[in-house]
Amino acid sequence: MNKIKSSAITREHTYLSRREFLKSMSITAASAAFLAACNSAAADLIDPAAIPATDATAVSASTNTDELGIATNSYEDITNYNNFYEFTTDKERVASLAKGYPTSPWEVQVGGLVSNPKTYSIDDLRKFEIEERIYRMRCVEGWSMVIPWMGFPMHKLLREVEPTSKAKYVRFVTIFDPDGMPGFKKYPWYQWPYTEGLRLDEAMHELTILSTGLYGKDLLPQNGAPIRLVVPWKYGLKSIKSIVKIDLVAEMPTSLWIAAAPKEYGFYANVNPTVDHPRWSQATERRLGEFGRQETLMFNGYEKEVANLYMGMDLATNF
Ligand SMILES: Nc1nc2c(c(=O)[nH]1)N[C@H]1C(S)=C(S)[C@@H](COP(=O)(O)O)O[C@H]1N2
Ligand SMILES: [Mo]
Repeated sequence: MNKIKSSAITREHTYLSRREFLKSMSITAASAAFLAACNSAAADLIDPAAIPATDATAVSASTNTDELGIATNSYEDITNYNNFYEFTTDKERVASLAKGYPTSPWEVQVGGLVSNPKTYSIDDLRKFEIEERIYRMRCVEGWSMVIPWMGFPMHKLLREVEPTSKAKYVRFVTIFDPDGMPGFKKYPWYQWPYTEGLRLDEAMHELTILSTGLYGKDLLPQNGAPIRLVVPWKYGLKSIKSIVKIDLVAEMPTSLWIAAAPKEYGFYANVNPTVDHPRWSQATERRLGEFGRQETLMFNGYEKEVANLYMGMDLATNF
């Protein structure tokens, strides 16, 4: 299918066309599986590389709710309330401190237990077909957002590097930049750089994406530009930002959070309303922009899609 070239028609027209196209496909986002089936069609029409990051009129998503009918948060909310400790622990100040942070050129080294290690430039990453995924994001602190991400399923990248039979886990590392990001020196007690991990089957799951944008625009630095992980059924802390290194490994990786507070954070960090954080309940959450609290859903509402990954595991201790 041909891409609609932004040079050929006006921007507004591009978005209307895309929206109408999606409508005609009657994408109601009924289920993740349905979304996945439609994604290749939608992806062809979306060319984030053609959208200048400074163009505010480019903010666009195919629908304004997730598959449960929950409204997406505004672009303003998503880009101005962030957790990114490399800049600051103050969620409302990340955006201003990260403004202008250079994210190009950028390289992501993918290696470890793979047959075909590869270093990806931004241009290499742009070759993956970009899809829209509207996901709920639930922070371990008890707040949440609904975000229209742009990105591609991580299994596409993993297939290219060909994990060997010894590979059991994936370890992700964020950029280490003590001179460029004030949080490194301000909070020296954290075990920098920020690292996270997934089991290989979690990383291969269709819902696990590497995101390069949101609302049809390239990611801004505060959201983890130029590339970050999004694992929607786990607490937000697993969705590591501004990735420079991905290694396939044999042993369960540790993380900045496990190192900082091993009694509070574990490897799995699956959203689970029945397992409280040692210092607060996880039964409810406050969605940004709303008053009052909503019930937190098992696996953040993706139970049907992911529960089979954890069969036989004791979910009460699986934090
Ligand atoms: N490198 C890095 N990645 C990170 C974090 C961080 O501090 N540093 N915070 C995590 C947490 S706790 C959350 S809730 C999400 C927030 O993502 P957002 O700011 O894009 O909403 O990013 C996660 N990824
Ligand atoms: Mo978080």
